[in-house]
Amino acid sequence: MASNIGKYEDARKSFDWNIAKKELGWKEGEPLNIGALCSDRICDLGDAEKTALIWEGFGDKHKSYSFADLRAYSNGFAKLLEEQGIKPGDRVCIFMDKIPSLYFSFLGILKMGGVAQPLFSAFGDESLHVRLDSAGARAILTTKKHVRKVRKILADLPALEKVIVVDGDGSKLKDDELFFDVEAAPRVDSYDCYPSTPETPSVLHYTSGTTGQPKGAQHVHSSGWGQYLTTKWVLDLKKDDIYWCTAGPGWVTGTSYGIIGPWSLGVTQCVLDVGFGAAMGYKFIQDNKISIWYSAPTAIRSLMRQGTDTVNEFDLSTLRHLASVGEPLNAEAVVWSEKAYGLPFHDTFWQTETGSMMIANYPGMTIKPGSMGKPFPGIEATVLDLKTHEPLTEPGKVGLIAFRPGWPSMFREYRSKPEIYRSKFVGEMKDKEVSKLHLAKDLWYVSGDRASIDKDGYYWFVGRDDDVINTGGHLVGHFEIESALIEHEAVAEAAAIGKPDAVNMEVVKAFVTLNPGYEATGDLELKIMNFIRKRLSPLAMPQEIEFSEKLPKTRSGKILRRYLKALEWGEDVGDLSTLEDD
Ligand code: 6R9
Repeated sequence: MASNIGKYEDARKSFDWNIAKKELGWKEGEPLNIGALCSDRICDLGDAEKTALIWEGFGDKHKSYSFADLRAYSNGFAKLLEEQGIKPGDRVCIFMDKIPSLYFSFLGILKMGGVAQPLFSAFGDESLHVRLDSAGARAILTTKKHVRKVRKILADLPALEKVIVVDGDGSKLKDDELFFDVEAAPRVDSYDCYPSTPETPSVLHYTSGTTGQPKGAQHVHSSGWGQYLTTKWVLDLKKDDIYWCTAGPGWVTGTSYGIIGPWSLGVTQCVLDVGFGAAMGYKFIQDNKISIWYSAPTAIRSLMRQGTDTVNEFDLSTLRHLASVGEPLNAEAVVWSEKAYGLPFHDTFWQTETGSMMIANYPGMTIKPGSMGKPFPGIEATVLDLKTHEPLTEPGKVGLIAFRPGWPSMFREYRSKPEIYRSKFVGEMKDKEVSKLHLAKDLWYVSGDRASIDKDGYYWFVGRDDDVINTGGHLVGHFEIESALIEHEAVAEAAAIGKPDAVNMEVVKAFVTLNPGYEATGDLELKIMNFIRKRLSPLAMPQEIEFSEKLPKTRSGKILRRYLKALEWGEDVGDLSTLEDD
């Protein structure tokens, strides 16, 4: 079967983003709405009765929905929000597990012109508060299981006017909370979508940085073009495929490739809303005849640990293409998957900010295990010298991964942080308006990751250029962990780093100094752990707290996390000229 992309070099040579616009039937001056693209358009093309979503949840619950259902239920949410006074441009947060209403409401928010802000349901009230506050969200859609976290922080969120609970029977809600079960409400088969343009804000995703609070990367409706074409060419989705993206929409992978990409192509996708284990995952593939699987290295490494015996207990013969994202995919994992499934995992590299895949291994292209592959056709990529920021021409030299602005799914701002947004670009910045940087063809957008390019043009990941911890594919800033630790009365100072871990690549380790009068005991460690558990998401929880007499600092007083990290990883501690004297 020929792949959608055909020959990579040819696709690159003749590339034009108009391919996506044309295939999606969009003409200059017409509205563009991702909500309509993923449901109404597919129905109009004659696939109203085709299955859009196959869903499995706890308690062996199974449900399936057609594209007509997807249209009606997303319309239901759009209409509700409109009736509740939510206006185009308002941020609406989605805070729930991977239940069907998450997917319906995501498209519904976009249909009425709102900005969808999906957040991990695992977030504690502190993580939730920071992101809702920054987004200035006017409404939150949640479930009876998670609404208590919203209740705790509501008083501190003046912009948040509507709390809507989308499951259960509406009992035990507070007076000012609204109950809305879209499947029980009257079906809304048609709805006039907000006439958004390619530049209308669509999705707001929060991503962690090294300093300050998480940043809100704002996307626009034209991202759909990038997500459509990369899904088609990199994941190779075709009409009859059954697709599974393991990521939840709290992470950009779960929206770009767990909602927009597959549904803009009219492809059936599966969602497994229970924990992840080898046998469970394989059974899910077998039962649903999944053909394309987009996963992450942490999951793949844990599958590797369970071995090929488990693989052989299931019929996985429907699988035909596998891909991975989020962290470096080690060569062993690629080789192992070829042995276990007869198919290699294809690594893909991108970020919340890029909105769609930037560097990837394509169907039909020779994979060099351990490499991230080559830039997507239409993406101009390079590695820049660490100091001069000039593109490196010598193969194998390590530099900063950078992209020429101008691809459709690029983020348009960090919400309320124009200076941080500006700092992501290098080149002649003088006289450039911040609102035009995403179009500036003489600048580079710098990803914050290091890589080298070999003589054949393949990219090899080296590491991040900052202190962000990548634990199991989730980026965690040290700041949020340290802030939570310091709130404990016993803690004087704290530093969080990533330490090596066989499955998650990194796990969080915290170093802590204590206030006078406190003793470094196991009991205190436990107390501090329990204290921060309420404030942090499980993803950001340290696995270990080490008590120290003092923390290494630069002369200017900055904690040298790099030093702690090098010791932990058994690496050279590097230049310590800025280390504070004893
Ligand atoms: C989609 C997503 C982005 C950061 C990125 C890099 C790391 C992603 C990778 C990879 C090595 C890959 N990353 N893909 N590192 N190889 N194939 O993950 O978005 O959560 O914003 O993370 O993840 O460090 O800069 P996001």
